[in-house]
Amino acid sequence: MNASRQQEETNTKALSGAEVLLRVLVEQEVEVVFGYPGGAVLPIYDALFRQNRIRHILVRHEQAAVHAAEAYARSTGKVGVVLVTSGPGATNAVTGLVDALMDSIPLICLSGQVPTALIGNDAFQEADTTGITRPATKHNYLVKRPSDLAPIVREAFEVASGGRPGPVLIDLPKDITVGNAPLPTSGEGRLHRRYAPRLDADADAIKQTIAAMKRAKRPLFYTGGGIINSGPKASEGLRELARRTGVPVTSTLMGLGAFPTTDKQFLGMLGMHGSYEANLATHGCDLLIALGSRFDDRVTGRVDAFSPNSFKVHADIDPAQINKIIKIDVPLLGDVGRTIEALLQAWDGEGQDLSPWWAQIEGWRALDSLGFQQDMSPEAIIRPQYAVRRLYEMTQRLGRDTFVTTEVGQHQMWAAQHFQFDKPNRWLTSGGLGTMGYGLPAAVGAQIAHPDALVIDIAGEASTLMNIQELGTIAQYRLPVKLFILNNRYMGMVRQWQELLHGSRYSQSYSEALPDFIRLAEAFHGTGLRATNVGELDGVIEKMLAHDGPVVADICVAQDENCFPMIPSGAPHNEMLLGPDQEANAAKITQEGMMLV
Ligand SMILES: Cc1ncc(C[n+]2csc(CCOP(=O)(O)OP(=O)(O)O)c2C)c(N)n1
Repeated sequence: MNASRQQEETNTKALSGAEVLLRVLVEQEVEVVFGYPGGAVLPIYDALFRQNRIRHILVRHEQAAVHAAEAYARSTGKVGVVLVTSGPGATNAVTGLVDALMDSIPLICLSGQVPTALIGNDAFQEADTTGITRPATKHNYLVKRPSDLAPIVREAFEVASGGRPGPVLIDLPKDITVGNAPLPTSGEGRLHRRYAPRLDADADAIKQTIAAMKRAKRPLFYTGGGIINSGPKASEGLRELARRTGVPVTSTLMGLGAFPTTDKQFLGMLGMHGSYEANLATHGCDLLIALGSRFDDRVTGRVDAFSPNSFKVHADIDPAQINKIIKIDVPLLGDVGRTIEALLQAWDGEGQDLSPWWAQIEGWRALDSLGFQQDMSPEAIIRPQYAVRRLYEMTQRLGRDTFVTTEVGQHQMWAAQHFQFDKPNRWLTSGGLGTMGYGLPAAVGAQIAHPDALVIDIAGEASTLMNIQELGTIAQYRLPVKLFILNNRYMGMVRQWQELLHGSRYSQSYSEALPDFIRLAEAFHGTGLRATNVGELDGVIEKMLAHDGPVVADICVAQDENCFPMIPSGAPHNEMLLGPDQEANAAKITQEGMMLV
């Protein structure tokens, strides 16, 4: 044993497990932990009290801790960290863990556990946390020996952020955090293995992709959240690749912002509520290059009718995704940012003339499938799409860095369709799991990470009530979060499906006894505003944006508005519903346009 090693061991001899844990978190550059205390984690809370390197944000519910950490992670590119107690603390975190798993968000969830000697005895607040969270995490650990603690935490960070990111849970029995634990020398001491996902796609597959790009007359990039996970360089690479190749770009919900949504080459989102041009291009392309996207069913619709005549290339870091849903012609297994780099290097600028393809796309685009009519008389009812558009336009004027979170429902789709994102990491939404109650705690996480930025949760009134207690967190930390509620008094997305599929029998989708959102805001030490008609909308948005504290804006919108375009579940992309007046819309689609897809 050399002298410095000996010195280190002597220095660390008296450290408790909780102190070792915090040392490793500091070593991993953790600055913020979102959590909620309880008996099993008291030693960790005590250690937090006696240090000043890591900030702890006290949420009001463990589910919210996970969503806040998710948004912190997605908006910064760092790993989000959560701390919860045993039993109910851990079970409350499960929804957030599944949410992070589905959307590939890197997280560490530290959960307290009863002392090792009591595990399996139905001790107070005992739950089989590793058992319960096994399918909810990318990986989980139960720390059984003090000497395993530091190596496990180090390995957990590697697993959470490496390859396809995801949540990792570490269950910490109380005796492990109370007792002494050694801290191995830095860099040393991973427990099992090096987690080493493959980063560079096969050179031959890159060649095949370039050859396909040269042949293609109707190519399309279908981009997803993987590009954002890969880091800002991947988004820059995508912009460059699109510019140099002239290939149109569509995006999943999770990928919005990786490519500027205001760019002419952007066709809008594809899938169930995607634009007409994005979906018809997906259906009619002859080469589909999926970049960091996973063929989710909200994107593919009917799998056997998905992009039926295209040659398919799939760039993904997770081998399990290749050929999982759609048969792939060329897999590009690796980090999508590096794959894009490799494609850029191999592309010599010689492709087919894409102008006929673009002419066709412009024809589809002329339909203006996201268009809507807003009656502009002051007393007119506000259409939700118009509220989102005005919100976007008015925030634009401020020129501030803006982060948007959402809840789940129609408002989420309208936000995706009508707010614009020209930078990655600014759009924070629950895509895979579709978790109502995500947006408000996510706004907490984003605002903690970016204290000077404008953070807005575009919400529905029903979703808002799912994690409304986080107004307390917002008040405690004086976070100037703006909660922008599109209040239609319905669980609008449910109402829409009931209208279309269940003969307008609106079973349990009307929200009776909603709170007065202005008074609710005031009860949580914030400001409440309300717009009930078009004449009031701009004034409310202006006041909300000008106020430097938290605001709840209750925007009363048309109750029966449906979200279009829409591909009914199980239908192919060329069978979209474009609006309530389907016949009139169908007449607008040219024969030629229909023939070509
Ligand atoms: C936790 C959870 N429970 C249930 C659902 C099913 N669900 C999806 S959208 C929706 C209605 C959302 O209503 P609201 O928040 O008012 O938004 P709107 O659709 O009206 O914009 C429901 C109940 C869900 N996504 N998440």
